[in-house]
Amino acid sequence: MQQTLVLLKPDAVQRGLMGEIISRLERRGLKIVAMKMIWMDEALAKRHYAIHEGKPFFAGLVDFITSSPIIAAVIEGENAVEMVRRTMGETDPAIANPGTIRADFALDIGRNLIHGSDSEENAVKEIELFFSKKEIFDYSRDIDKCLTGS
Ligand code: IDP
Ligand code: MG
Repeated sequence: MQQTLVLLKPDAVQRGLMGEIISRLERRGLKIVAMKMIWMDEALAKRHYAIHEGKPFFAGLVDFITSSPIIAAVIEGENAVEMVRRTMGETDPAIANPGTIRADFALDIGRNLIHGSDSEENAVKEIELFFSKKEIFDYSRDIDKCLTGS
């Protein structure tokens, strides 16, 4: 089953939107298999966002993501990477579709509340950065039968 990394960024924590965002993921039926509050340090931020090194927003992004505790979570399910990305909405809240987390709660590309891995390959790497194997739980839920009918 596919897994993906979700981060609730400092703006989600500071604005009191953690519950709202987690609730949206949960209500959709997505399954949370790991979750914790952490305070990212500069080294972890730079590794997590390494792909953006050299871009004009990189330093600001690292400053921002290390400015407050965040929530890190692993979501598991069929097509979890895309399901989470579509629930989040486009990177820039200004063009995200209404009904997505970023469109409904954010205004600015640099303060867009949530991170979700953009591919299965990156999800595997990102999950390893944030979670040990024993922090990720293998469990079943009764509601999974209702969500897919199988
Ligand atoms: P994503 O979060 O939707 O995957 P990425 O392109 O991977 O978007 O960018 C990572 C994060 O960097 C974004 O979520 C956003 O917070 C920030 N970012 C991306 N592009 C810009 C920009 O042009 N200005 C400021 N911040 C940006
Ligand atoms: Mg990205």
